[in-house]
Amino acid sequence: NKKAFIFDLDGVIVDTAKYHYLAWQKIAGALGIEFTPEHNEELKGVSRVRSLDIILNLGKINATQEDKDRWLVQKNEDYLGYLVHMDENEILPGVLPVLQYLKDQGQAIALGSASKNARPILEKVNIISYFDAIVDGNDVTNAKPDPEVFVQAARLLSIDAEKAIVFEDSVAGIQAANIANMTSIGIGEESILHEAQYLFPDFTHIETDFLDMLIKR
Ligand code: B16
Ligand code: MG
Repeated sequence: NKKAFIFDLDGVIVDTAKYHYLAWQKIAGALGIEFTPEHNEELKGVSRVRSLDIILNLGKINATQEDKDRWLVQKNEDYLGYLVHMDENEILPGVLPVLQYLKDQGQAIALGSASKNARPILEKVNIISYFDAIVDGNDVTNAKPDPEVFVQAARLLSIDAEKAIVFEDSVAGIQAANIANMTSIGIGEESILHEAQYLFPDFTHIETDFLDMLIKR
């Protein structure tokens, strides 16, 4: 009874949202755009290119493609600077025990992330070996809520969508899992993730009984 357990990265395994925020804030600040933590919520699970468009929209700024390309490079360089010091201490609470339990039960594990920096981050926090498949922002053409990233992950694991379970912290990601007919598990707040089939504030609340239920059904 093998299931595919697909994990989002940012906001599920690690809290890189705070680094994305700092890097975007620099760009926004230089352009005189006010960019608050509430605005940052809207960028979760959203691609880098789309994120910049959302920020420019906030400031009602029309930019040339050349400018946009330069800001995208700047943002990523700045973001990578914050990642330099990342190590396993940045894995969010409860994630490692869940990964280990699923591994021990012989379940298939995949990453399904919008980030083009997913692999180096998994290496930095030293958990890349848990993953049987990795699908990230370099592999897909359609961003969440399009289910492409999760569909590809399940396909790489040779497991049907109905037998796939997705852990997500973003609205777009939960919608993508639901569209793909996968089991959606929200990690975060009910007020934001009410479309999720199951919801937990974080991984410390996910018990092995719950994982067994998912595996057996
Ligand atoms: P990058 P996830 C997403 O990762 C982030 O939530 C989102 O804020 C970010 O813009 C996107 O990755 C692209 O990241 O600039 O590193 O390619 O949550 O899908 O793991
Ligand atoms: Mg996320």
